[in-house]
Amino acid sequence: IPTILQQILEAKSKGQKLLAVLLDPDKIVLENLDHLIDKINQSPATHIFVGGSIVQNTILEELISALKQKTNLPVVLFPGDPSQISPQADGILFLSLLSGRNPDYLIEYQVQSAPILKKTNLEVISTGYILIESGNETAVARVSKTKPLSRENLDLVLATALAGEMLGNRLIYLEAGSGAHKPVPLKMIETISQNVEIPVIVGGGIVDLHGIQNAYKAGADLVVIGTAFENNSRFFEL
Ligand code: 1GP
Repeated sequence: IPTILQQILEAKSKGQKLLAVLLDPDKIVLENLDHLIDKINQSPATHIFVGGSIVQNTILEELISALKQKTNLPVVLFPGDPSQISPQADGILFLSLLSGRNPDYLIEYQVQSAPILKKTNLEVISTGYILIESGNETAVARVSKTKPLSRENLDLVLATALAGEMLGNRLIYLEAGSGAHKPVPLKMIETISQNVEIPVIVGGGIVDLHGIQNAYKAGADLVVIGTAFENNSRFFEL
């Protein structure tokens, strides 16, 4: 079976675009879960990301166990901190918050997580995580106590993405933050995807088909949809 990363690389090499639905365990009502999973199974989503800035672990385990039973999509942890590791998932985006200068999110949490991950079969996918200013304060910025990079400073975002690639990250995630008023600028997606070899994930504030298509056209390999699906489980039908 190809790994999650191999599948992403293969899709990129064929020009196939990927779509992740992000489930934040804190915002999921377990009674609605079967309905949500049906909608995900009927949707074009290729991946399920699970995580949030702050999450209660009890719900996390129940959520992932239900997802594993009722979908065939890869379940990938997208954790806000080391408490959000579940051995039941398929993989984990092992994030470094490269846009920030908070050592907890650059190395401390990774050091805490590594021995836990070593005991699981999770596929660990090192991911350079770059937070871009979005017109509003998002939970990632608040919880991580870091400042997003300016939407205007393309050079700095590019330098950050290049550094992430040179450090050995396998993916770059351009993040406007959940519920961003403004998604990552298209010009920025274009510049980054043209200048790094590794796949580029884009998320935050993308709320319609047009936004998804524009991100793909600009060079995003995988688009993440969280809030829009949370607010409307028929999002993918529309
Ligand atoms: C957040 O990129 C994801 O980490 C998705 O954001 O909730 O705005 O879709 P939204």
